[in-house]
Formats: sequence, C-alpha cells, structure tokens
Amino acid sequence: MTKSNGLLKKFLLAAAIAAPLAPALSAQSGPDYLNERKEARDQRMRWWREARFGLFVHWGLYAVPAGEYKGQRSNRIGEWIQDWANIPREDYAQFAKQFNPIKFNAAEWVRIAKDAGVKYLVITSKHHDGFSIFDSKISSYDIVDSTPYKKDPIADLSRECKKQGIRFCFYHSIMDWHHPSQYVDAPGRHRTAGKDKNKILPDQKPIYIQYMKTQLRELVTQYDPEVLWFDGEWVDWWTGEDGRDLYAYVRSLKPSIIVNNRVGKGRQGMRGLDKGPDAVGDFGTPEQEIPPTGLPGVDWESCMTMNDTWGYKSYDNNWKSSEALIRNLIDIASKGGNYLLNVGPTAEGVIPEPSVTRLQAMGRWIRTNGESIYAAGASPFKALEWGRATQKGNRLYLHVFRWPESELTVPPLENKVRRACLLTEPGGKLQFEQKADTISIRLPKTAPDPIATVVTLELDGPPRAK
Ligand code: FHN
Repeated sequence: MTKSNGLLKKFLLAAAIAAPLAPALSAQSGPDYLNERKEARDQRMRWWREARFGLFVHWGLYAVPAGEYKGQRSNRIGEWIQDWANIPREDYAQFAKQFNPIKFNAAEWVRIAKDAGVKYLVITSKHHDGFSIFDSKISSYDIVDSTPYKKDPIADLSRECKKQGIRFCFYHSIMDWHHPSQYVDAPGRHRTAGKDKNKILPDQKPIYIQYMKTQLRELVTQYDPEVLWFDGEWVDWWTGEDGRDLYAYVRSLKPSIIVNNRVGKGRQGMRGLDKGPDAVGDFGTPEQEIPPTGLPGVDWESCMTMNDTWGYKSYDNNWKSSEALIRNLIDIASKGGNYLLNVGPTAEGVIPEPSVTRLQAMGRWIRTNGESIYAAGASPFKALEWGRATQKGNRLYLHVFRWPESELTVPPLENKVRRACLLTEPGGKLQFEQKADTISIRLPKTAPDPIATVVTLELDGPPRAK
C-alpha cells in the first residue's frame, strides 16, 4: 500500500469509528441556533463585547522552517510555506520530527498575555497544513503522536488560561492540505494536498466534514473553548449550507460558544462584512485592517500581525512600533470593535522577544487607561483630528494622540459637561469652556503620555454628539 493510500485508510477508518456518533454530530433537533433571540445573543456576546483586546497565536509545524526552505526565503507569510515553497505533503510532514517545543511554558505564555491586558487568547488548533497542535484521537498527524515532544501543550494552556482568568479560544482551518480528501492534482506542481486549493474529492467531502466535526468535538470537550474562530472557508467546495450546518453543530456542542463569520460564506474579501443569505456567525473579521468607520450594526474584530507574518518567520523584522499597536487598539475600540493581535511562537515554544516587549508596552498603557477601553463603546463623533474617543455610561474618554499647544478643541455635545480631568488623575480638574459649537479644555503644557493621554469628561447623560 502506498503512503497516501495508508493515510486515506486511516481517515476512512476514523470516519467509520465516528459513524455511530453520526446522529449526535448533526444538529437537526434542539434549539434553532441560526435564529437566536436578540436578548439571548446579547447575553452570550457580552463578555466578548467588553473584552476589546485578544491575543492571536499562530503555532504549528511551519515554525520549524520559519520561512526558509532549501535555502530559499520568501516574503510571503510563514504559515503558508507548504504552499509557496510547493512542498510535497509527505516532506512537509517531516517537520513534525523537529517540532519539539521544550521551552514551552503555559504559565509564562498566559502571564505575557495577561500582563499585556488581553482578555482572551485564540490559538490555532489546526492551520491550513492540517497538523493538530492538540491531542487528537482521530488523527495521528498531531503533536502527541508525530513529534518528539509527545505531550499536549494545549491541555496546559487551556488550564492555565482558566487559572489566570483569560478566556481560552481556538482557531480552526476548514481548508486542510494534509487530509486525503483535498489531495488533488494541480498542473505544474507536486501532487500535494491543497495545491489546487479550491478542490476536494467529491465523494470524500462527507468523510472530511465528519472528521472535522469529530475534531471540533474533541476541542470542545477536551479544552472547553469560548470562541471557535474558523478560517480557510473561501474554498469553492465549502458552501453556505455547510457553514450554517457547522455553526449549528458547534453551538449544539456548547450553546454559549461564540463563532466567527468565517464558518460560512459571508466574508467579502478580507473585510469581514457579512452579506447575503450565506452570512452566518457572530462577528465579522476584518484582516490586517481597521475599517475606517467601523462596521456599524455588527460585532467585529480586526485581526492583525505585529510584523508581516502570522506564523513564525526567523527573518521578519518588520515590527510595528508599540505606539502604533497601542493606537490601533484605541482606534478599534473607538469604532466599536475588538483587536486580535497576533504572535507567532518558535518551534521551541518561545514567543519572540520583539513581540513580548511590545505586549509589555501595551500592558503598561492599558493598566493606567484600561477604563477607557474595556467595555467602552464607540465614539459619538465622526472624526477627531487630534485623536479618538470612546464612551462608557455618562463618561466620554478623549484619547489625545496629537497634543495641542494649549487647548483641546472638542466638537459640540448635546450634553452638559460636568467635569473634566485626566484619566490618570481622577481627583484633579481641568478647566474647560462649553459653548454651543465647541468645547475647549485647558491642558498641561506637555503630554503626560505622548502615545495617548486620556482626558475624561463627565457628562449629565450618555454622550450625544450635536
Ligand atoms: O490564510 C490565513 C492566514 O494564514 C492567517 O491564518 C490569517 C489570519 O486571519 N487568515 C487567513 C487568511 O484570511
């Protein structure tokens, strides 16, 4: 038997084992998760809406080549190396033998996340390469069975997140370059899974879906995640109906779980705008961008890298500054979204130092200014030339990026301003003058925080711009 036949056999066997579970795997009966009442949805989404800041972790076999294959480097993203270096599936799988994260320390990862001020952590359970970073009973292409590490880091990580009060969540790719169902020919390339990224062998699609559902059940029952963050849904063979079915299925496993829009076919390009009858999922996912005016009326989260890759690449040093990252967080909050900021740990299990120092800087800012971010709502103003604004209750938070010469000019409000102070000096008072067409606030000579100083305005009611 050839190696690929052997693999096919393993997956068919796995599907046969899963077959008696089939009724439990379909979500035909029970609550109608696709038509949830608004109050139930608001309650389910509450913690996520208040969180505002999450840590994305792309961790998998691609950290071994770290962006380099047979002496070739590319400027493409690291976790796509199997595709861009055209690596045959069997060769790529050999990286598992070198994936030995002996420096992985769950307590330290979670401490880094917590100190940064993130409220949730989303880690890749399986990226497009099909390798499971968790202990999967239905696949031996996982960290326990195929690597010298032989342990399950995800068990430690989920436990540690619970312990330190960080919500634990999974990313999971629908497209799978390792599964035999997607092992299709593509002209001019090695015959390796995913090379024609849009194809699946039609008779094997049900087997693959069963396999994916079984893995998702493993993820939910073994690690109790709070978000499932799907990806790789753009392939032609994944349909709107598949998306709706999978959404209902994962909600049936854990009704309170939150699911992103990439479970279905609603994503418009990278923008994460949900449109049309195939849109399903709880939040939009703009990627590497902040929508200029937010996405009014929908929950959304911008996922972004700190350098130019998601998975670790040893030579990508194009790091964004801490200032840019902090201002991104503020900008996103001011538009009513969440910020999911990525790190790509090494194959040894280390979060790269430049990422850690940036997260520390974010943590320092957020420790003193968190009140203006967590559970804060979008700005009542269309635009502010000196910065951004957020709001909570009767308070308006003015995030000043460009410190004015003497006075800060704020657009008019319907409300009466009762008091103005620096967020970091709640006992202090700033002088202000409120006129019909403007509010002027007298500020100290120099910015207490040149990245973003927050001025709090206490109003006679929830902020309303004129
Ligand atoms: O192809 C992936 C990519 O590798 C990365 O995981 C990002 C994160 O949002 N999503 C995909 C592209 O949309």
